[in-house]
Amino acid sequence: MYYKEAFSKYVDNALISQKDVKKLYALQNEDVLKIVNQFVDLCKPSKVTVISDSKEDIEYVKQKSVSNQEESTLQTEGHTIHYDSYYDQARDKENTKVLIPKGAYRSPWINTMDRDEGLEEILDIMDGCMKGKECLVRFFCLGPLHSKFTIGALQLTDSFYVAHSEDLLYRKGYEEFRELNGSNDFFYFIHSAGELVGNPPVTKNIDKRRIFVDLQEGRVLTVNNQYAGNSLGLKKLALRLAIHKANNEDWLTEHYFILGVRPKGKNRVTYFTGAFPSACGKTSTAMLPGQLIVGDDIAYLRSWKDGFAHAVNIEKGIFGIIKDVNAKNDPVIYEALTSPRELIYSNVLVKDGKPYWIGMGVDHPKDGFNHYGDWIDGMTDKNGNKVTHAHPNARYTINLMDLSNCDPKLEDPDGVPIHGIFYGGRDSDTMPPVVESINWEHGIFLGAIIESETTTATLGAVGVRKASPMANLDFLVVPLGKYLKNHQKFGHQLKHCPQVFSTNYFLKGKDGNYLNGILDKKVWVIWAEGRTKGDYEAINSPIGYLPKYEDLKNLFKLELNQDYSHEDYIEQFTLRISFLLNKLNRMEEMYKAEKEIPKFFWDVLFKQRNDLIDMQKKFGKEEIIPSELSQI
Ligand code: SPV
Ligand code: MN
Repeated sequence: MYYKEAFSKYVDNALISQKDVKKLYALQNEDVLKIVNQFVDLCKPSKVTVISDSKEDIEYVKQKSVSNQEESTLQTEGHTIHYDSYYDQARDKENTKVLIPKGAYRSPWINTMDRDEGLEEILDIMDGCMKGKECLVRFFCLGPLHSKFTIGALQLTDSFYVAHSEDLLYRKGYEEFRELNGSNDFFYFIHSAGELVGNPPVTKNIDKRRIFVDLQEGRVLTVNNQYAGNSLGLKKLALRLAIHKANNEDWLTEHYFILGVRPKGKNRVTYFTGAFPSACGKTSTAMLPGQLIVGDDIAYLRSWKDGFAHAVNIEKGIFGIIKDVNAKNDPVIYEALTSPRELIYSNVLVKDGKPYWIGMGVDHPKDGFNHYGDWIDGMTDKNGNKVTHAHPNARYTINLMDLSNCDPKLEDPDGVPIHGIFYGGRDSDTMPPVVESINWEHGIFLGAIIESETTTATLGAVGVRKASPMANLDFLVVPLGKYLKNHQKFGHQLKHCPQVFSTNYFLKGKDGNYLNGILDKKVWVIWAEGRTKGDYEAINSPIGYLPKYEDLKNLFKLELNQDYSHEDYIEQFTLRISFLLNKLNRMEEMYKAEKEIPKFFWDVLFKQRNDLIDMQKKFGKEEIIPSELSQI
């Protein structure tokens, strides 16, 4: 084979064992050999280890992530803690760039860079970045085994934490790579944490952190980082490559959870997907008590023979925000986090082998070890900012199957049929708690206009609205117009198009208080499920269908054992016309900046605006209550 010489030289130099070379050759894939050869030569590790699907190989990764101190064991069996650099605690948007060939269109919403310049820069940074370290060669699957949905992923990394996380989060893929029969139809990811410093070892050269997405080659090169959103190939890096692939084919890659809804008293499970920007209730919707979870972050959707869109979770684990997970609000996750199993905590406080995080519902010690190092309550960092006992973006990494509400359909190669889609925003004054789309195009519009108000959990001013179409703006690698058109085309392939719902769990009343309780979302979700089955009638309004009071009242009683007053209903579902018009104006401004936004988007926007203005004139007021809507 073409690369034989290179690999026998590696063996002669004791860089790789003969056994591991055999594992590579057994794949009979020239492209795999070419990539390994290219990046071993560039990154210059002192050892290369090929990990197959065998128990021993996977155990080796787990053991070594502890023995090399990237993780430390905690008191509870199977639990470990990993720390990222204090300056590497979230996705680095500024240094995540999509490489675009010269002359190609650059969307205003995408952080792009000239491809040649980008490659030159990152290949230079990566030159020798694995010196003195061991490079792991891994094979994974994005999606269930033996499935039409699934894409293979080759990962090279010098971080055992990254490789260990991927074992928890993704399906093994060495055997699937064999079945590729030499095809180059897979994504690949080259990661290096770069030079490390301290104990635990963290990335030193954060100023040289780069995450470059090379669509042309179906690869992402990422260096000088450890935080999973930056480092793990298969998470947000593969999401970007898959969005590109799906948008040039005939399917969807989305930032969706997948949820099986089980209404009380009805012996059925109806599957929904949903996209919510950060801090808009995504996990709490995916983990609603009494329902089934298939996935919490990323889904692939294809049109299926039964006429429905089917979805798979490309992951098999959760990399979840741990802040505010407590026994009262999240009993299922809390139980999983506090009992023996394989689990990685990141960036929480540890004292005497026990983890503590923000909003845990348990008093935390006044000192210990955390993402800053040795920590004492009240201490400040170099910039004078208070160091909290755990980072607000601290996480846990866990197998989904370890949750008692996990749906075994997770591993179904055919995925699950999708009957509805939720798009959830966060605004205090505009959208009602739940609205159903009138048709598929209107549903896409509901996804395209999601906005979320910043909270105290993020840096910067509070209450600033940020738009994030389909909660996917951070990951878009194709122009917004193309993305929306692909959604439209996708729906037209289906005999049974999903019904689309927008939710807003954060509406406030005139007194500034939230109008809904934390668990009310269960009623909106169950109502939406009933709508997909024709169980309820709805009120037609210029912004979409709204629920009827009687149906919600019954559902509040049945699902939450609560009374739901007519006054509450009116306050929550009154259309606030000037706020809705302002939202449409903001959307017009935003979408005007992008070329080739499909006509249907503008048709929906202008019709909605005209209908709202007509209504304003007809009633001579700004607020229209649901009973007035039935008269239109
Ligand atoms: C998100 O931020 O949407 C996440 C976590 O799911 S990250 O891996 O950082 O993307
Ligand atoms: Mn996410």
